[in-house]
Amino acid sequence: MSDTYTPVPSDKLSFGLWTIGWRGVDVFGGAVRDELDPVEAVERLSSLGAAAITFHDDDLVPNDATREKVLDRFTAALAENNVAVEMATTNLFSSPVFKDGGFTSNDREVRRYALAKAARNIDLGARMGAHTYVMWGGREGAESGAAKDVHAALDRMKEGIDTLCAYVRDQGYDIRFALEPKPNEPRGDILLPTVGHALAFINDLDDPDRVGLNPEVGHEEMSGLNYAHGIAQAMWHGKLFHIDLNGQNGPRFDQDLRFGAGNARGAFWAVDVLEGSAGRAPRYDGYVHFDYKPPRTEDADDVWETARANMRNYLILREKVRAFRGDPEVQQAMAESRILDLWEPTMSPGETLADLRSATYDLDGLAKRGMHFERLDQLALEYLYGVR
Ligand SMILES: [Mn+2]
Repeated sequence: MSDTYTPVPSDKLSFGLWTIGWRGVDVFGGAVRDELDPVEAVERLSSLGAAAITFHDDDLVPNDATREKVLDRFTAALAENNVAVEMATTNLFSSPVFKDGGFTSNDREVRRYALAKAARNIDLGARMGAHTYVMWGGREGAESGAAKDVHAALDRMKEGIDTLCAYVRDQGYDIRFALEPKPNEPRGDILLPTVGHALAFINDLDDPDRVGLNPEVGHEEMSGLNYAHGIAQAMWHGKLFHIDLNGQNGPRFDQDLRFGAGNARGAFWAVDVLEGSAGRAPRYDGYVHFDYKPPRTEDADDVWETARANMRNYLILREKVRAFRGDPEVQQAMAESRILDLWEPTMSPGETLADLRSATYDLDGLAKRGMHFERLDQLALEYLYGVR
């Protein structure tokens, strides 16, 4: 099946090795699929049109004597299939030692090991050509109020990230860090739970320019937040270093559905933001990374259907968003809704607050003036629903 929704490498689509490789282990049941060979992952993704792959250290390399052999085989597959490694990340959540987190475990010895493990995999990420290093602190949190001194935990989080920033700088690696917020799961409450918390935290780091965000659709929607608004604000701060696209149905457990499933309307507006919305805001030009889980109901072949579907849904929505924004009727409706007027500064050059205070306002006239947003939004929905 090759059509206009079949990706090409210049679309810069990317998958985590742990997504297509997820064996379906969850809280209530064990594996339903066999282990996926990382070389097969590279070959299959390449044949589907993806440009890149990403990994946690533990997804790819066993911590034993076979490490270099595994890496040689993987590196050869990347070259043969023209697949890049655009991002890498550390697993600081699966091992039992990380039961209370990595960088913020109350156990100092665990914190020291976590930093060492991260540094080792940053070396590997740099060697594989990754320019983004994601930090998802899945176990950095608590189940109870008594368990964690949040002030101290944030000090240790800052110490960890500052230390790794300095390391990357000293090594001369072309790597930036991207923090991935999540409100809960696996911990009851996770530190840096939303885009907003993480943006504020970055300001207090030693090297804030090297640290940005990797917001995930599902993680924001678990908090009832608007993902499109979250990534738009991250872009406004110059902090959208990476994205994790997937699907979610509102506040509940982390569903990791394929992108475009779950909240389809939210997906439309997320792609609209990535594409620069009404035309004045910047476009996102990084990799479009999918972080989803093929449901446990799916067999080994179905997994590749879900991988393909993530990419198709992104390309379908991108086409719809571009058609919506390019439609003269939409542009007329945008003008009537004064969408681009919001770019105009509220005060003219040379004006002061005194000028605004001495001006007269036709409040009755202003109160009667409608914004016409429903008509504009209906045009968007009609694109989404496929009737325009
Ligand atoms: Mn998730």
